Amino acid sequence: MNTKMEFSGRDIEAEVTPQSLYLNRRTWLKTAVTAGSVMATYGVYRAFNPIPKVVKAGRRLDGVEHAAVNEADLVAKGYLVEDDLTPRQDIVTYNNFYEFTTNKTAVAAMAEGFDTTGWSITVDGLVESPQTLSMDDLRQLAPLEERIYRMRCVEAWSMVIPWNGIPLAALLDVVRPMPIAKYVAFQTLYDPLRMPGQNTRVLDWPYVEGLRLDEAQNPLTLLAMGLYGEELPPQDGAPVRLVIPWKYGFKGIKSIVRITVTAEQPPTSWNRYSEYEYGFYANVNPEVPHPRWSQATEQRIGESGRRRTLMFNGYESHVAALYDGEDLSINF
Ligand SMILES: Nc1nc2c(c(=O)[nH]1)N[C@H]1C(S)=C(S)[C@@H](COP(=O)(O)O)O[C@H]1N2
Ligand SMILES: [Mo]
Repeated sequence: MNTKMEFSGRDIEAEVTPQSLYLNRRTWLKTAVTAGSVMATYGVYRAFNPIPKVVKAGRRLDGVEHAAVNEADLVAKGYLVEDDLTPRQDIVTYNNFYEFTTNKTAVAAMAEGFDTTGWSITVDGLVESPQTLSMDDLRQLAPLEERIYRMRCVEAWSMVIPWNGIPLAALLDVVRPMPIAKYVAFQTLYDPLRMPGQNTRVLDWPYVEGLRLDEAQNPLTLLAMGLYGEELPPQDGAPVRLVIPWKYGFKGIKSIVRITVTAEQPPTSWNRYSEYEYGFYANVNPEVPHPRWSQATEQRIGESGRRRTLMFNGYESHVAALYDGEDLSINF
């Protein structure tokens, strides 16, 4: 991103957690299946990973879907990556959320106490049924699912995160995009009193993002309201953020207050910041280097070596058809 936020090996070094603290993915699955609930899994996880003072546990989410613990089915759909989970402690203490600070390891403290009471999302634009939904309304739209996705930041670090949320498609179904609709635009809250980083000009505020309508309707595209079975902590985008696992992390806009269906491609914050560095599509592609660094490999947080980055972040079989016949190096 900007020079301050460029990937730095030293930052990551400081974040490395001893391997012994990690809950092995296989153990996790066995526990999940044996106990039949994410709750039990979480208890085991927590025992291995004490939470530092600054990062309080959130409220447990009720009603996370457990029924479909058919692992093969989830893997086949792309809903479950079999890599080891990134420990919750790393996910909630290493963040990009410029509305609070550009210092990744200070976001959690800066965002602590961010008040999301009475939150709502307004959905408008080219839809038959525009509406404003409370968090309760959102929760009524579809059962909360667990999705274990790879997350690949454009800065070349990555994680594996167990999100809880609903498909964005469930929301779009309710508002019914008009036939002329082609894109979906997203907006983060603008409130410099609650988001002190908005008093700086590091980005134009509010943070905005966008997807093509078919991308937004893809079953992998998630409106996340939780992680590790708890409400999203502020630093990860409380109370509701987007997760698009085949795209670079900056597409995953946090703390969303407005979703607008449009006919024209909407502006996006990082593209406005530097159009040659951050395209609208931002599909993870190891063959298209960022102008200032390679995207061929990544640092999985908590691992020592680097991994090869996968085309579409490993979701190629699920999403490549969305881009048939398009030149992904030009239309990046
Ligand atoms: N509103 C908003 N959304 C945002 C950002 C941001 O600064 N502001 N950062 C993005 C970037 S660059 C990344 S990598 C992810 C990080 O999500 P995480 O902190 O939950 O891992 O959030 C994305 N969403
Ligand atoms: Mo990012």
